[in-house]
Amino acid sequence: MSIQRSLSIFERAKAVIPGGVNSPVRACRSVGADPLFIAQGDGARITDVDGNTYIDLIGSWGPLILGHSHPAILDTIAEAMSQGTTFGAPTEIEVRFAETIRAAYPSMQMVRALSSGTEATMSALRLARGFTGRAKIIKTDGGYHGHADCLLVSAGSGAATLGIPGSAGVPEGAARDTIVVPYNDLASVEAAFTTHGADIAAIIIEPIAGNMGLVAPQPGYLEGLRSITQKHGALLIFDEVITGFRAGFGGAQEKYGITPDLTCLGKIVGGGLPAAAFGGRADIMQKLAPLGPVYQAGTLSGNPLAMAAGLAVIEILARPGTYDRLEALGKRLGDGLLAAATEAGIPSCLNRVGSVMTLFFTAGPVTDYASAKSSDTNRFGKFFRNMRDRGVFLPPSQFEAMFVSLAHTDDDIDQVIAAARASLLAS
Ligand code: KE4
Repeated sequence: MSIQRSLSIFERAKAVIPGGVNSPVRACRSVGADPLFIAQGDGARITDVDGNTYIDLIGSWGPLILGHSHPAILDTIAEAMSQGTTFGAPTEIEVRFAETIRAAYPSMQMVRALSSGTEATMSALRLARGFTGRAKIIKTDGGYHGHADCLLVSAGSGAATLGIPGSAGVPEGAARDTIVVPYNDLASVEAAFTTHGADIAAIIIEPIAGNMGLVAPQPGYLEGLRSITQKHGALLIFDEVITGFRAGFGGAQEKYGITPDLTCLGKIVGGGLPAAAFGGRADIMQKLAPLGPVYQAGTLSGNPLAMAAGLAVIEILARPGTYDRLEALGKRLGDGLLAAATEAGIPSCLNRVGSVMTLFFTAGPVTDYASAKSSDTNRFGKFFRNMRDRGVFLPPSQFEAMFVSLAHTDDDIDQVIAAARASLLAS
């Protein structure tokens, strides 16, 4: 297949956008490929500017749980647009959005909308520090929570993929108060509290990790974090930017029965437009301006178009059978990918929760970032390129997750599995 038009646009892009992309992982550098420039998305498929069509397993990194260009979502956005795009003043739909989030996430007694997951986690951490009067935070090695300075400390996702342990430009002072512990390791959290005791404001955690590849919490891990934070007067922040409305309608906190103090949402709640949210206990949230001393703001926070799109997606997700279907599709794909790798005699393991998964090229088990990093990333790069040549658009990193949508059919999944078998046997 020709990708000449993508390549020529990429040359233009590199002259005016750093790396030719507006988000590093899209550059496909860790999989030895040039990025495709996309012209259109429809259901489970995307088409690049050269007219090549692919089954899409990125789904815009999670938001497109209904697939691309869902008619009901496009109609909702068009209707909202006819009333205007942004007002810089409150609108009723923002209230409906907050009420809908609170109904699905009872721990989020109060909710504030903003425009990205990074803003949500950055704001939640500032709020935790303001509420507790403490400076230190704990994050996990390989955990990615967006690119706020205090979180780019051995982050996962883009940073992990690019092999940058933290990031240049993050001053020592901004990173000094961030403690990094291995995922699924309660002893290290206990040790952090023993050492830093009453100075830890919060733990921020992906309750199901999606940025070291997909890694599920081991039994007792989340419960342990809940009790450790309660014991020491620190807050438990669930970063559910990926898992919110993905791991189930009520996210990971419903799936595992844990009540965090604060929750961050993103991706799906914007319905494909820029929107995110954070929220939690009312006594904490009331510390936020204009009520309290913790400042947080945003020009397009609660944008009416994004609110409308997000609500339209959430309404469809609330229908009976949604998550059974996503589980069935995810199981079909996960079982098929693992069988393909096993048939090819390739050391591999498949981590999956519902419709989100990662095929690791290591014997496994993969339970944290260190074990994820034992994967054969060269083999993953070859796999990515072979699959793209066969019409399947995978996330361009071993340390990311594949996302299945309700637009994918059993036949789409079987086509992906056939492509995987051919790709892996070829390699
Ligand atoms: P955004 O600022 O990209 O909207 O959200 C940051 C974020 C926060 N928390 C979690 C758990 C996340 O996964 C993310 C962003 N995810 C990455 C990919 N895993 C987005 C893709 C990109 O960076 O281009």
